[in-house]
This record gives sequence, structure tokens and C-alpha cells, in this order.
Amino acid sequence: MQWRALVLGLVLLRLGLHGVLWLVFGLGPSMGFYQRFPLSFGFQRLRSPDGPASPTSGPVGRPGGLSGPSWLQPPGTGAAQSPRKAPRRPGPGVCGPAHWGYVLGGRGRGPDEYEKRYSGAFPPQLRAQMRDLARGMFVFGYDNYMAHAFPQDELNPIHCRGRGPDRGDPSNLNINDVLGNYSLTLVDALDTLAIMGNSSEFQKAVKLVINTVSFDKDSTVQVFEATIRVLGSLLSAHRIITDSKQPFGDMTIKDYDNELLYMAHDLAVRLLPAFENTKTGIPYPRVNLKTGVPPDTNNETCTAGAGSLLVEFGILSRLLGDSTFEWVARRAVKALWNLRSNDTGLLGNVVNIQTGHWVGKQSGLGAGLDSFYEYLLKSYILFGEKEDLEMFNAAYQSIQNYLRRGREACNEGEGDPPLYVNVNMFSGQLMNTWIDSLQAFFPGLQVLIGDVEDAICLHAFYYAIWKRYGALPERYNWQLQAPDVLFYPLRPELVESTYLLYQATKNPFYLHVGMDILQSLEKYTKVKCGYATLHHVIDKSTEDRMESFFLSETCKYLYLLFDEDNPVHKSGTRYMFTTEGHIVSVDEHLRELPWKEFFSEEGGQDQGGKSVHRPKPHELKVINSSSNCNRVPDERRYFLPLKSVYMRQIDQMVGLI
Ligand code: DMJ
Repeated sequence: MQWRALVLGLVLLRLGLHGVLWLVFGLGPSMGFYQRFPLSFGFQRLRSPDGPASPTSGPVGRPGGLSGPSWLQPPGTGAAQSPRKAPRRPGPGVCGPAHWGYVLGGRGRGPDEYEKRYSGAFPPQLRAQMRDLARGMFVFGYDNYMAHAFPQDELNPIHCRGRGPDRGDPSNLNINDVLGNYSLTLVDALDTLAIMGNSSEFQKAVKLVINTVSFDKDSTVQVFEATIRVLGSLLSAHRIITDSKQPFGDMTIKDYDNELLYMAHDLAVRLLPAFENTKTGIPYPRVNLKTGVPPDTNNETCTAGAGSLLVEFGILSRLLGDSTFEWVARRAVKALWNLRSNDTGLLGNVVNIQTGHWVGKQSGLGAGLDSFYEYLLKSYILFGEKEDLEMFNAAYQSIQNYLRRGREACNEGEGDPPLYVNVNMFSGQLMNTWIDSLQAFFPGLQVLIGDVEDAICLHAFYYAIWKRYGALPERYNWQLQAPDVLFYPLRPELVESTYLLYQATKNPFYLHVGMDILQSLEKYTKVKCGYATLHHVIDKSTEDRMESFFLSETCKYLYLLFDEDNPVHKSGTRYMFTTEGHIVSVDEHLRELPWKEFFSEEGGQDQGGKSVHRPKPHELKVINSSSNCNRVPDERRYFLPLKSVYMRQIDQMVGLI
């Protein structure tokens, strides 16, 4: 007994020490550490109890002893029955410089040295230099897209050509899900132009979009991708144009007549067939913009794809005074929510939209689930619907209970630093030993709910991986200490979290992180006509693709990180970022339910006896504070009647909200 206790004590001590060393090695954005600590990065390669560390494919069983990192251990014995205790929370002020000296320096190193290096001032000239570098990065990518690729969807930055849907191979979903033959990169980049204060290019781009982009295309796209990249961008730009305060400079468009809003409506109506003929209310993953759901379509969708439409659809509904879009998006969220496990409260990553059967039982924070969680919270922030917050809170608790492994607090106690792993949604058992680069968005979401302490830790883990490769591999195996999937398509998630953590802490450490990321992007991904996907994060070979989110998110967050005085940061303005990084101002206007009044009247009167004009179902009513927004021309190409099936269902919605 005594022997066991002694061995256990020694192992715990070693793991605790390991954790400190990991933080020290993983976090330092500049040279110096390796001389002082002649050990390799992070944890040693860990072995499973029966031999070499197991590969990623296939479930990894619970090890028999303490031979693996604590991330292998379920949160309690019999995971589904033993939720993790609520994490300890730091007291106020713990995230200030002293805290940072502590984290960066590790116990016993004394905070001063590290505070000096990372928490000291980031000189204003350097900040301006980095801001200009980020702007230059955007401009180089954008100008090359306009010169070599527009009106196609994407830029092939190595061969300086455009790229559209892969018509020759409809099964090439990697391309066809996203590229709809609608000048995707231009549309997705609109609000970045505004945020960078480039009013002439913003105005030019908006006019180009109005005059040249059409959704009447024989393109089968993913509903989610079209929503977040295109619909979201159109709505964001529309709000920027019609904002009476014009904080980014003059972004108004002469004779603007809500064209972007009508385009958003047109696109959304073309996406609506995805919500028809589904027994659960969970939408089909893909639609053809001309013909609706393809006859041979798949009945399986990922949770994030089906359940992260509420922000864009809700904004559209509230701007138009037409509840249809919000209703279908909300119905999808609720249908998914009702399918969560009774034991763990977790959702899986792939579901059959007709049977409600979970095809993918993996629960995690990355691919397939990421923005589902994000939009529960962001819908609440935007629309103030309490049920969204309740769902988010319950989901967050389940995540803490079953996905979070490692020590309880970021900064103290024994064991490995916290990590969120992939588990079986029903049992809570570990399913594999990788995390993906999409999960790096999560610290940013934690900032929004005030769990800054935990956000700091998870962000640090991802930054440690970035430092090792100068990029984030698509999947990283934390047990093997090696990438499982090697490409990096210029994703924004780590930059996004870095930016939000900087806003929350104002700690210059995050400026150093941003500078490091910016410099590696310049070094490894810049090619002749733009920035290229890294095919292999180790040998740094590239692929000829620049995804649209590079301009709409990666460059935007980098720029905002260094642009302290940007209008987005001014007090009095409150902006929220959609999952594609598009800004939406959070204001009371979006918390109104225009259709409440619409549905409350029978025979022309509302509940208070006021007479109300009840529009016909096909009448497009624009609700907008700006003066030129109430004129709705009769013959618009974007004018499409609502399908009666939605009108019938809308009555039920009144009861829901
Ligand atoms: C973007 O399209 C969005 O951020 C989305 O939520 C996740 N994937 C990409 C970026 O990686």
C-alpha cells in the first residue's frame, strides 16, 4: 500500500513538473528558452500501457494505470456517471501581469524576467508596423484575387488563376461545398475592407457585387458554407452601409436601395428547400441554388452545418420582418438539441436528418460541432432569447464534465494542462487522441462568457503547437506529440482567439503571439500571387489554394489585434463577429420581433387595439432605421414569395418565442 502511494506521489509530482515545463517551453514567443532548458518541446512521447502509443484511428481504451497523460483519464470512473466537478475559478485580477509572470515563468522562476519580456510594453511603432503588415497581407491577397481570379470564387495564388466549382467532379465536396460560382472571395471580403477604413474600395466592391453577382446558378453548395460566407457577409455589409453613424468612414453607397439585403433574401430563399421534407426539421446539408435539394442527396449532416444558421437567418428575419428564416434555423437547433444524450448532455457530430439517428457519435469542440456551440451563445448575445443562453449553459457544463481533461485549474494543481478531447457522446469515453485546428476558436468563445482563465490555457496549448510548426496542422495527436493531418489552409481560429484574449486581458503577450503568427504566415505561405495553403506543416510544401476565410477572418483578426483605435474597439459601439468573422452591431433593433405585432392581430388590430397593416405573405417588408430603406420596388429580381408551408408553420413560432 505504502509503495503504491509513494509511486503514485512521484508520478504526480513528475506530471506536475512536466506541466510547468510544457508551459515554459510552449509559450515563449522568442528565443532563449532552449538554452536555459535543454529539453525537447512538451511532453515526452507517451506510450500506451501495452506498448507504443496507439495511432489515431479507432477508439483508444482507457489505460490501465498512470502511464499516459491525464488527458487519457476520464473525468471520473464511469465517465457518464461521474461528471467533473465545476472548475475552480480564479479570483478577480488574477489575469493581470502578475498572473502572467506566474504562468509564463512557471513556479519558482520568478515572474520578473518573463514579465519584462512579454508583459512589458509592446512599442507603439512595432504595433503600427504589425498593423501595416496585416493590412499589406490583406491587400496583397485581395488585389491578386481581383486581378487574376475575379469573378471566379477563389484565387489560386501559386499559378495566379481563378477557381470556380469543380463541374467535372461533383463529388469534389472540398471545392463544391464552398464555391458556388458567385465571386465568393469578393463577397466574403466586404466588411474587412470597411474595417480597414478603405471606403473607396469598399464602395467599388459593393457595386461590383450588386451588379455582377447572381445566385441563379446551377451550383450545389453546402447550406452552412453559403450561409456563413455569403449570406452573413451581405448582411454585414448592408448594415455597414445603412449605419447612420458610419464609424469606419464614409461607407455609404450612392442610391443604395437595400440591394445587398435583397440579395441576402434571394440567397436565403434558395437555401430554404433544405428545410423541407425533413422529418426532424434538421436541414439537408446541400442544395442546388436553381433546383433545390438534389434527388440523390445525402440524408446525413454534421451538427455544426445544420445547427449554426441562426445568427444569419435570424438577422435576415428581423431585418425583413419575416420570421420564416429564423423559424427554420431555430427549429433545426432545437431538433438537434433534443437529440442530445440523456446521460451526458452531449451531441454527436453527424446525424441522419430523417431518423434523428446519430451516425457520428463523436463529441468534441472541433469539426462538426464547433460553431453549433458558438451560435447558441452568439444568438443569445444578438437576439436576447433566453432559451439560447440556457442551451449554451447546459452545453458548456457538459463540455466541462466530459470533454475537459487534465488538471482542474489552468494555473495550479497537479497533472497535465487542461485539454478538450473527443469522446463518445453517450459514454463520455475517449474516442481518439487528436484535437483539430478548428477547436482553436474555443478560447475566443470562452472569453465571451468570461471563462478567461481556461481560455488562456487552451490558447496556450494551441500556440505551443503553432510555435513548433509555424502553423497549425489540421489534426494534432496529443499522445504521439505529432500531427495526424498535416495541412494548414490559412485558418483563422488561433488568431481569432488571440485577438479576443488580447481584448479581454490587454496583455501584450498576445501581441507577441500575433506577431509570431503574422511572421510565419509571411515566411511560409506567401507565394507569387497571394497566400497559399500549407500542404505539409513540416516540410512547408504548399497547395495552390487561398480560401476566402483568409481575407474575411485571418487578415481581419490580425489587423484588429494591432489596430488599437479601430472603431470596432471604441466604447459605445458593440460588435459581434459571426463564425466567418463578419461584424454585426449588437443593438436593440435586432432584439425586436417585428412579426409579434404581425401575428397578434386578427382582422387588422393588435392586442392593444391598434390597427396594424398586415402584409400579404409574399410582401417583402424591409425593417430598417435608415431613411431610404422602406421603399420596396415591385419588380425586383430578388423578390420571391414565401412558400406556404412556412407560412403555416410560422404560427407555431409565436408560441416559441
Ligand atoms: C470558416 O469558414 C469559419 O470560421 C467556420 O466557422 C469554420 N471554418 C472556417 C475557417 O477555418
